[in-house]
Amino acid sequence: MTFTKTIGAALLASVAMASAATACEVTLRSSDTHPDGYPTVAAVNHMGDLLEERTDGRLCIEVSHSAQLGQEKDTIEQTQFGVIDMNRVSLGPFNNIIEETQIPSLPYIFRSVEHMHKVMDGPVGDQILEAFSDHDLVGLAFFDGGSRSFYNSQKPINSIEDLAGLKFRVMQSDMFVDMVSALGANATPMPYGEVYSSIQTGVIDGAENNWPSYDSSGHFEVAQYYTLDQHLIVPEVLVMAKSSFDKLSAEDQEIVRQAARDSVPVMRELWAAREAESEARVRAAGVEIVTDIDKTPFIEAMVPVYEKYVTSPVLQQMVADIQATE
Ligand code: BDP
Repeated sequence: MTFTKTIGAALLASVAMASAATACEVTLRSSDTHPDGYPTVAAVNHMGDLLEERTDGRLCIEVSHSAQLGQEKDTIEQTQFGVIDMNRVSLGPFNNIIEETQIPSLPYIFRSVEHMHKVMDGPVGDQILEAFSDHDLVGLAFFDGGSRSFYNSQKPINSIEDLAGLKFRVMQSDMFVDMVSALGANATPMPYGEVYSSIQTGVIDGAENNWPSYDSSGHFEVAQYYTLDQHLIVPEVLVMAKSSFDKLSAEDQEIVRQAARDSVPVMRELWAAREAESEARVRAAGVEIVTDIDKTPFIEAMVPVYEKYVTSPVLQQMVADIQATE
């Protein structure tokens, strides 16, 4: 009897598991370069939970984290082709493809993270999300990426002059190459996954990123000098392949859009907590941090970058709208 009961229970459990596994009519595969548990990965997982709940398990999301599907530039192409259903990436690697994404990627365009939230939650944010639709993508939501600052393996950067001659990796965006050149340093665009070994072997002197990425990538182990010049506050974006989106009913499309929007406040909370945690972790590891840097020469050096990239009336209007946002 006990034996039968046990078998019965086990069978029931496996049937339940099988039905849980097959209940999703559509499992959307989403890419992320970050490891499991990182705020972006957790936010998309949360969105997946909302989707499952709101569609009675018809729609699910499976996040392929840790760059399992490739580096961002490649996964963006695969998402445009519909090979990957969803992708969470920085706006940086979109700069060369969708010019509107250059605007929130401009150095020192935002006065603070709060300013960035206001802008990206408003009409300029909507305009940028809309711009993805001309590129076989659907822009769903923006996530936080904190502010990015320079780190290197050579010496502490106390002023703009200290950057001279150093070689920094940037995301694959022409604008970031010009940004670094305008600051008097050299830039090498390269995929995120190659940065650690490139610093270690001296191919580059450093890179630039926010606290959580500096921490989780382990870059702080090979580049111990971090200067909080905060030249970029680049939002991150969650996009979907247009071909995957078009397969959904109008009702499911709206559920997807809403679930993405609802993941944003959750992400912001996770992000703030992770920033503090990462800062504490790298400080405890003995990283040398320069906080009192004069940003004025950095900001002034960006004039030619704005002149080169903010060219059309549409882009100029976006910059004006951002600056006018209180
Ligand atoms: C991180 C972003 C990630 C980028 C990475 C980079 O979250 O999307 O791939 O920076 O520098 O902060 O490439």
